[in-house]
Amino acid sequence: MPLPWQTALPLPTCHPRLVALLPFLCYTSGRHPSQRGEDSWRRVYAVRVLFVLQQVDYEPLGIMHLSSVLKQAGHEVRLAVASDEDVVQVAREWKPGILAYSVWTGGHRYYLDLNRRLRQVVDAFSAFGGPHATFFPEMIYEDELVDGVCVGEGEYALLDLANALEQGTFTPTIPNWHFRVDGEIVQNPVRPYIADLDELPLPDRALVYDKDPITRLSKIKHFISSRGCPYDCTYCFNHAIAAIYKGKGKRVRQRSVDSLFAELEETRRKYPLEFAVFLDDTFILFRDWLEEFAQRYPKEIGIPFFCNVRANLVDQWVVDRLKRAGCVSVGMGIETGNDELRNTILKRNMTKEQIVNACLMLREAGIHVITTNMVGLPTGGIEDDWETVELNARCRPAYANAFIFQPYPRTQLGEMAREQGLLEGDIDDIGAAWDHSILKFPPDEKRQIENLQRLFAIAVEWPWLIPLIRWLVRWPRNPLFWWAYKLWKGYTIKTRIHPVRLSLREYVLIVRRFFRLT
Ligand code: B12
Ligand code: SF4
Repeated sequence: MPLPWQTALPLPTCHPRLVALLPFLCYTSGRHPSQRGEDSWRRVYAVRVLFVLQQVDYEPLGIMHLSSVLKQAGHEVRLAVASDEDVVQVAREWKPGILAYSVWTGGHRYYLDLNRRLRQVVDAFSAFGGPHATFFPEMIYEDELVDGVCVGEGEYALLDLANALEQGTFTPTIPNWHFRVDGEIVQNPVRPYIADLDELPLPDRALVYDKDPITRLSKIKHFISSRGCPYDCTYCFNHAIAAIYKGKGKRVRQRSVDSLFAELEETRRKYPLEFAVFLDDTFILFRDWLEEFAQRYPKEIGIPFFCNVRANLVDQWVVDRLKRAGCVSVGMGIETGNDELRNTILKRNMTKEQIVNACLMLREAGIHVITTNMVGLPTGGIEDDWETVELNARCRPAYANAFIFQPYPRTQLGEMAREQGLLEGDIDDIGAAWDHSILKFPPDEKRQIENLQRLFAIAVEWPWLIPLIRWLVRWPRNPLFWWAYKLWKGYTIKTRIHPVRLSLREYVLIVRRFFRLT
């Protein structure tokens, strides 16, 4: 479809840069600013931002944060969810000025295709953000319908873009953005980290809850009290984001207890809330903060919660604070049982003893531990993965979650795997499900690794089954193992990790969503 400026506008004979900017200058009105009246030059109409999601899996906190900042500045924001409605129809009728996508690696192809469909019916600016856009802004080179890619924190980046498009003052110099201008890509550096997270408005939960009754009515809701993590585990996105933000402020930012409690209270006032999941990468980093949290939480909030911890930070002092506050379950990365892989390849820098002691201390206090692990690691093999099963079995977790390693772009380990030729595919082969490996392993070993991922938690729960499971993983891949994985995971998460009472209807809805989730 020809765009307005390609048909209606007389081509100016001015500097090529201005010609390049023309598409953007016209986004809000379809006409060059000089063709508008004086008032409309100052304010044409508020840019409408349409976030488009494939499906709702819990609260997408990133989008909710972006929405509240945009709304505070007077922009109209709407969410369209492809699994529940005809998003093409929504875009056609609502006519957004910005199509906004939050993209993770593995989901990127879906959103690029969706954007192509939406751009057939609406002439809007296509903005991509989220982890994939941050670590692979090169996605802008791959598709001429990607107008801008946001690297890193998006609140002020998207606000600046929306303001500029609304006011007709757009220039492709907005920090954090990579723009396509006249066939060329303009890359802008990131702005400093948002130093004080308390300055942000509370996330716009209504954006999602008004659309998705399952998430709104769920008694379990998700929160985040900090951004960033000081560790440099090679497979994780944190060292990669720190490299992008080098010299741009403090890597880990923690909200005040007041700010977090205000969000919890507001959420509880408006929606059901009986269990809080804190998504922070590591909840126990700052002892002063934890002390204040543990003293006030039981009196002011008083609902059970889940959070993530790191084994080297867990001691009796921390366990006492978590217990006193009302923590019922924690997530803790073990990742691999092999010392060399864990400390040299993954840079976890922790011993087996630290891991086992942390788990047992938490267990003794009655706090359930869900461990996270990776099988199919670069330079590793199936026998290392069995060592991971054994280390987990010593820890006796409430559930042992295993994923198949995925070489995410810009992470040290992802790049190392790529450079050393260990990959069988490329970024496009990274799936959304963490259930298959794109590393080169002999076919028989790869099958065993993928089967072990499904049966991992069962082997950890009943270690006497290990000889049987060693035999089973040699079988062809089959849906039976997947069912065993999903059923055991669903049961333990419901009963041990997030133990809330559910009505029959809630049960049915949650089970349906759980089986949809990867
Ligand atoms: C909670 C969580 C989940 C939840 C919910 C995800 C969701 N839909 O929000 C669940 C469990 C469903 C999940 C699933 C997956 N997740 Co996840 N998840 C997280 C986690 C722990 C927190 C996300 C969060 O809320 N962050 C806080 C908000 C404020 O930050 P944010 O989302 O990044 O958004 C900011 C910026 O990215 C940017 N931004 C985001 N979107 C947009 C859009 C636009 C237009 C703009 C301008 C800016 C912008 O601005 C936001 C505000 O500053 C992160 C790790 C982390 N600490 O961030 C991993 C993380 C995002 N997940 C990751 C992955 C890989 C997955 C899965 C593919 C794994 C799997 N197979 O299960 C799936 C993907 C499926 C899906 N539908 O999302 C990776 C992504 C890596 C990558 N390169 O893409 C991360 C980074 C963890 C990691 N392994 O390193 N995940
Ligand atoms: S401790 Fe966890 S969140 Fe922090 S860098 Fe390592 S893997 Fe990432």
